[in-house]
Amino acid sequence: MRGIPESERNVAGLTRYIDDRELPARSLFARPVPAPCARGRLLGIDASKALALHPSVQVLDARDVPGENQVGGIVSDEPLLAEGEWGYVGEPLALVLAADRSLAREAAALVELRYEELEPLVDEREAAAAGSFILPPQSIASGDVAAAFARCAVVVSGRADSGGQEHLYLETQGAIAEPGEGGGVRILSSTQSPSGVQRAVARVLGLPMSQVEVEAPRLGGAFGGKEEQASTWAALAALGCRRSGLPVKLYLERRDDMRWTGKRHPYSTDFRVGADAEGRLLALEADFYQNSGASCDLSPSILARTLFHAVGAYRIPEVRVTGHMCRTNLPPFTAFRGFGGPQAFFVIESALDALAAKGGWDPVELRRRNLLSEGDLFPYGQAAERCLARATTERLLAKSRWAELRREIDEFNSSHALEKRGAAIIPICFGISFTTIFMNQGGALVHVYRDGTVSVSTGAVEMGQQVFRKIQLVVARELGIPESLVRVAPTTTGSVANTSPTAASTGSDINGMAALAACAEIRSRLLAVAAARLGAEAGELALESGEVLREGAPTGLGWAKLVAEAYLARTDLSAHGFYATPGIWYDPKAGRGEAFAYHVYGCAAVTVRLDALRGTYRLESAAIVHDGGDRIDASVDLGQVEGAFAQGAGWSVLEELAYGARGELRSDTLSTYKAPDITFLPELEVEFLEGRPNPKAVMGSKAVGEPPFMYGIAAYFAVLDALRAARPDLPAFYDLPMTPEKALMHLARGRG
Ligand code: LUZ
Ligand code: MOS
Repeated sequence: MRGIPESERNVAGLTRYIDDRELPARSLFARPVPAPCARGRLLGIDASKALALHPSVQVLDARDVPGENQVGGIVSDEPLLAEGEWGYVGEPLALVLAADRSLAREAAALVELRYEELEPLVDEREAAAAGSFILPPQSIASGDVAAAFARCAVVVSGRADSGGQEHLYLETQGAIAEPGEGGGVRILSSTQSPSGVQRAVARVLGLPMSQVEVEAPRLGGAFGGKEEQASTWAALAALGCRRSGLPVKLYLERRDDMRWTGKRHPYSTDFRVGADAEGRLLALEADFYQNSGASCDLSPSILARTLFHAVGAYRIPEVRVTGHMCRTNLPPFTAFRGFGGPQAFFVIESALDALAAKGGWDPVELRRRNLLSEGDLFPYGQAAERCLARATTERLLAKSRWAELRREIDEFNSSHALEKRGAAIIPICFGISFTTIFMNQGGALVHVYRDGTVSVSTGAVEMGQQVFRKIQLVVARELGIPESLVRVAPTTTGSVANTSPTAASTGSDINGMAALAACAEIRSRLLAVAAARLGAEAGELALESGEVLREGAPTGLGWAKLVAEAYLARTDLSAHGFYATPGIWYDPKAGRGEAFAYHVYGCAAVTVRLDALRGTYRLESAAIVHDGGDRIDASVDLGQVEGAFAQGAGWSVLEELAYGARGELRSDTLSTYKAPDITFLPELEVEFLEGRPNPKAVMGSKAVGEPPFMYGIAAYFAVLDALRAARPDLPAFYDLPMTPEKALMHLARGRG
């Protein structure tokens, strides 16, 4: 993140997160009382010991909720505080308020619960067998799959499982709620979705949305974990504030955050794929069993994205893919960078791996032969436009000297018994737009002050991805002024209303476009003032390099002077801008539509070195060729690609959620949940495809947040490749993450 202004403040510890805020006097601290087992029925709450601890202690339960006791956004199946039956370990049953954090914790431990423990469901396949689903299955189909399979020369079927993933944002979740003027409430929330929190708080407090103001300050990371699930913590703080009349802070400790909040969905999938004798893919069938957890959350949207990405970066003419949302007794799984896409990519890559093995094809050749080309149809009927699957993959193969590398690795493997090297490539194709069409909208409010400085508010939440930096640069370029004159203001529902979460990689696309629209409006008003003063036509004038140009030539009329004059001439120097992504639609019943504004392409190659005795391995190198359009800030996009690769590789080969048989999370600390660090990462070489501006997003750029996550999946298949070299006698297995333990078990199979 060198060269990014904000990084200096971050490494110097100057950035203030919610937990760093000074609290007003007499604030209370809130702590939920968590459900002690995965499934139970609440029979009674005895708060007497907790209340006796300290006069500041209050204990609230479902009956204290003044509005609707419900935070489920898509399906109303998630009470704020449980009533009757609860569904996962850590589900909030009651809320304790106390004068400080440690008192609140002590008091919460003294709350006595009377309950009946019920038998939990933990596994998605078990849940499916028991008929425990959240919503009916979703499907996308194209062509006649049965007929296509009948034409195939090689068909392979199998199963691919992928585990969940802890978000591990550096800043845990939390909120501060304060009584507002006139009976309302003001919330500071670590959320990606201020309008979502506003709606949830209004609902549980029984207030109009206009009485709830939500600010999302700079977050210490989110990765999707704060898209939907920030609402619970904000609503609990708001409830505490409402009941006590005092400011209330709720902030999760790391271990509680790990235990109580949702993560990436685990999936278990049955697949069947077929090709003709030349290895051209003809048909794909898959049933995705999504472990959705105890309530709906964003699961249907996530499942939709899984189905959209079921074909990966490949052309497969006849497809039938179905997704099942299995209700289990784990904390509701939620959005996480990639949003169901990575799970789909793991399945199609597993299917191609199995197909290459069965057909005797080179795995890279098989992939190359089937890459998407211009105009190919996705199963949902959209055509691939400005398709760069081949361009990025061919460049990657050249850049990584693939043929040579493969030879080197094979030679190494034939001369080394105890160590094996492996390599794999993965092409990616990721659709940009919220899969829920109405969410693809955003607003901006731009003020130009009379001294020529500019303030921009949008719905975008800054969480480290530098969306503020991109918006600042977009505004500065549009107005032709130095970026130092532009400030991006804190994100609040009071400035821009009805915003979508900063998610789906669309933060700068949507909010940048809205800011552009507002700037264009102000610019045309300013140019009208300049035209009058210079005796010119507004159409001859432009704003550039801080001054007015007339047919490209300087006029001597500078930005600050123009603004000052416009102000004196009583010109409106503020504007609201709005953007709704054009041209997209989707009919979920038919499984048809132009679901995405555009797609992002790229390809990665990863090499690994495996210790064939111990099952441990090291990522040696990773090369990436990424389609980033015209980058608004090159170093920001590089950071996004590198970080996403690390997170994707962590999911693929390192990070393992361990649940006990009764649904309790056992990997609830950083000593039991292994996360990527600098020593885990390989030599990383990232190249951006140049000269490919994207006409569908702001200033020719492309969304960059999520697509590169999928590159990390190559690490799984690179380890698998090395395992094959060590045990050519064994079939492959598709069970992500590929931990050293699993690698060792595989190496030792049948060798007592
Ligand atoms: N959130 C969402 C997302 O609500 N809809 C989406 O399509 C999406 N995609 C990626 C990440 N978050
Ligand atoms: Mo998301 S997974 O909050 O883009």
